[in-house]
Amino acid sequence: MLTALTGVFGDRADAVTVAGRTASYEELLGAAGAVAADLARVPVGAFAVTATASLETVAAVVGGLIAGVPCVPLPPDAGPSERDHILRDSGARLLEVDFARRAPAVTSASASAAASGSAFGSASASASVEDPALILYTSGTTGAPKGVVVSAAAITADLDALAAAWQWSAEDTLVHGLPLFHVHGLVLGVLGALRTGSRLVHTGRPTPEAYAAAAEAGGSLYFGVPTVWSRIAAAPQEAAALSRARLLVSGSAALPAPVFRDLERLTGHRPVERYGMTETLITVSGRAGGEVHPGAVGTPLAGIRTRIAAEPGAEIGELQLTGPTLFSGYLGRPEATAAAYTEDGWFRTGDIASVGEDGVHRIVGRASTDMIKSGGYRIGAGEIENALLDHPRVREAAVVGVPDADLGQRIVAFVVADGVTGAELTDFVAAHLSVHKRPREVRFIAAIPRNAMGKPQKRLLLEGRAG
Ligand code: MLC
Ligand code: AMP
Repeated sequence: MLTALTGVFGDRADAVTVAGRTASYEELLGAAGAVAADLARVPVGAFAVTATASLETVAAVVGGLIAGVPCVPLPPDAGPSERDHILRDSGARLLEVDFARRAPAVTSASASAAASGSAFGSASASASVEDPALILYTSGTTGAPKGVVVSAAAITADLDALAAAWQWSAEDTLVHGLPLFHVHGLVLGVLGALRTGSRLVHTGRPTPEAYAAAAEAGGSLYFGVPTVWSRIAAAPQEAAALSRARLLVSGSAALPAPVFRDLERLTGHRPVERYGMTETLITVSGRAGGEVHPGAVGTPLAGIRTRIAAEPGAEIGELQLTGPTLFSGYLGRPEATAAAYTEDGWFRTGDIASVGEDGVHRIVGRASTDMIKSGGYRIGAGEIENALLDHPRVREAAVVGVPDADLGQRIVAFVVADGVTGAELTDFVAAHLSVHKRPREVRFIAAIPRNAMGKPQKRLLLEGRAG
């Protein structure tokens, strides 16, 4: 998978920069080799790393691929409940990485010869469903996050399809500042660079200033979630610096049409949108050099088939898909894995979409109000509700996502409680789960409206029809 580390593109002193620190491929391989040696010394089924935006996280993930041991990237801001759940559920051993510690035996020359396969070899030669590379924790509509097992084969298939769609090559310098514990920042944003041989500049945080500064340094390919792009579009000077780029790519949530147009006006680029999920990786995208339109996420990538499960006569319905980029299952949850597929074996995305006559896909919404996308993060309402109910003063809780100009959706918690403030409840969630899962607003009400089955009627809450 990690073609760049076999030396075919040569080495360069500035191959990988993360949050201001730079390493060559040789240095990265040395640090990753030390991680792989650690994993070989005490065999484990999976290992976890606190996935800060750092060279250590990159070395850990590469080390896991060399050793053939799946990596569980932990959100660095995860509170004790979320951290304990992930470590317990995955059985992963938490590993500390010291980037200065190198295994001299692993060099780019020996890597291609010695590597057992999945890290460096081609997908077909080595990786299989039994060969997990990453276990990514992500929210469902209810309960605690599930571990999504992603194979090396799925990752290589996806990266190669994306490289073709975006004309992504070793000539590029990839720039982004996204978190390294999700598909966008980690799979595309790190492993994508190490497969295509493009130089990587991770800016630490995805701020307009940092993206503009990287443009001065030769950035050509830019990744961002819509919140990042809308903040750049609101900073005309920084946006103008991106006119030197080759391609701007948006994903993880819908890019609002006004942001698309502002970016085009300020940078001269029409941003390419792509659509994906943790369970499927990226499956549908616009093409570099192709026609792109606001609100459209493009056409299926090579190897992906899609269909719309619509009621007779309707043009929109659930997007379902099959292809080589799909996950291997939810860790330890065969029922949940089975429930994610239709009887005839298509993955149910839970997203509502339409497909035009030209094959261009548009995502028009989600089937469930319990899945919230805020700042590009996927957040299950049930997980936040459970965290709120753990507070001794909270008797009832219902969480919804409401439209937000900056975040796409913002988390709003309706609670029945007394003797506690909204700020205290926000801090309580931020401390127990992750900071990005905190409600941005807490509204106190007398009772949660429920239907005859006792299920919260969230539409009434969203429409402001609850007292
Ligand atoms: C505020 N803070 C608090 C707090 N309130 N901390 C603790 N308790 C509280 N009550 C602090 C935070 O710690 C942080 O500090 C600061 O406030 C800002 O936090 P924020 O407001 O949450 O960040 P924000 O600027 O809103 O983040 C926007 C964002 C972020 C776009 C940078 O949402 C982001 O990185 N999104 C990317 C998500 C992503 O990668 N998704 C991909 C999923 S994969 P400090 O010190 O840290 O500043 C996927 C597949 C696909 O979807 O298709 O790609
Ligand atoms: P996650 O598992 O965090 O990757 O979240 C996946 C979800 O993000 C999908 O099911 C969609 O709801 C949403 N998503 C990703 N990309 C897009 C996009 N380009 N447009 C609209 N929604 C998107």
